[in-house]
Amino acid sequence: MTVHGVTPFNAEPPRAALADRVLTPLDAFYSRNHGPIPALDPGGWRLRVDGLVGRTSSWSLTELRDRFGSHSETATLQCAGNRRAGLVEVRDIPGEAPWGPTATATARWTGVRLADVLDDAGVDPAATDVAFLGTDVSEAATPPQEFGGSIPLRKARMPEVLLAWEMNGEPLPPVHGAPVRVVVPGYIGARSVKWVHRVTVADRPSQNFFQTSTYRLLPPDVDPARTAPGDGVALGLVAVNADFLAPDDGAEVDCGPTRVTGYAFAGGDRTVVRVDVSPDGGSSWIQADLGEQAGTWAWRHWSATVDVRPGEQLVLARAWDSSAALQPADPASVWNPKGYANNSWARLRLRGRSAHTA
Ligand SMILES: Nc1nc2c(c(=O)[nH]1)N[C@H]1C(S)=C(S)[C@@H](COP(=O)(O)O)O[C@H]1N2
Ligand SMILES: [Mo]
Repeated sequence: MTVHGVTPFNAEPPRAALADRVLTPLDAFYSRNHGPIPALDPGGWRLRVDGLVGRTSSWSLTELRDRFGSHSETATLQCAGNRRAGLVEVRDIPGEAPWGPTATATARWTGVRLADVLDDAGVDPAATDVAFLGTDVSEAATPPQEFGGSIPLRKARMPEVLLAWEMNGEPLPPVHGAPVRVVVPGYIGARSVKWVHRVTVADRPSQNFFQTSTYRLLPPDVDPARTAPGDGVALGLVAVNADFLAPDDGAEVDCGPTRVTGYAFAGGDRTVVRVDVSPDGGSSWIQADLGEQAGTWAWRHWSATVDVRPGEQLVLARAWDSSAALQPADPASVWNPKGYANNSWARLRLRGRSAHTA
C-alpha cells in the first residue's frame, strides 16, 4: 500500500492489486479516514433512526437483521479525491493527499436495505434528505465532530442503498466501518459513512462539516481557506472515470504487442458502455475489450493490446457511460482548489525496450 497518512490512516494499493478481478480482496481495498478508527463492540452497537419520522427507533445489529433480512449488492466505492495526483501536476493542492488511481475498489456488500428501515420508521412527507453520522470524531473538521453526510431521500429509498455489516462475505473489518456502515452505490465514497450510529431524516441536507464545507466543487479561482459553509457544489453522483491498472505507470516493457488493462466506472445509475485506448498520445484510438458488467453499481474492467515501440510512449484511455458522457481530455480543465473528481483521460507512460539492446 502507498500510505498517505498514518493518523488518520489513508492508504491505496498498487495498481496491479486491482487488476483483472471485479471484487477487490479486502487487503487491497483503499482506506480513507478523517479521524481515528474506532474499536466498537458489535454486541453493544445500536443504530438510532430519528428526525422527520413517525416513530424514533433504536436497533441492535441482531434486531436489524431479524426484522429486515439481508440483501447483497456488488458496488464500487470511489473517493472524490481519487486521481488527485493528476490535478496536482497541473497546480499544487496543499493539505490534500495526492491520491493516485486506486482510491477506488469494489466489494459485494451485505446488509439491510435503508429503504426498509425508513419505511418502518414512517417518513414525514416534508422530508427531502437522509443524514448519516459515524462514531469517529475528526479533528480535521471545524469544529471537531463526528464524520457525517447526507443523500437525497429519493436515493435513500432505492433498494441498492445498504446498512452493511459484510464485505465479500466476511464481517466488515474495523477500518472499513465495523460493525455497520452505509453503502451508497453510485455516490462519492464520503457518503458511505462508516461506523454509522445515527440516521436522521430531515428537510435539508446534513449540516455536518463534511457535507457543508468539504466534498464541494469550488471554481478554480476560489481560495478554499476563505469559503463559507454551503459554497460550491456538494459532490454526490460520480462522473464517468477510468484509469490503467497494468502495466505500472513508467514501466519499461518489451517492444511489440503489449496488453494494457484498467478499470472504468460510471456513477449514478449509469454504466460503462465503451472504452477507447490510444497507443500514441491521442493520434489514433482503438476499442478496448470490456469485462464483465457485475450489475449497475460496479466498475468494469477493460483491456487492449497496444504496439509498444522503442523509447517513451504515452498511452491514453477514456471511457463513455450509458448517458453518452465521455471523460474530459485535460486535467487542467477540471482542476479545482480541493482536487476532487479528476476524471480526465487516463495517462500511462511506457518505455519500450527493444529486444536486441536488452
Ligand atoms: N465515519 C466515517 N465514514 C467515512 C469516512 C470517514 O472518515 N469516517 N471516510 C469516507 C470517505 S471520504 C470514503 S472515500 C470512504 C472510504 O471507505 P473505505 O475506507 O472503506 O475504503 O469512507 C467514507 N466514510
Ligand atoms: Mo473519499
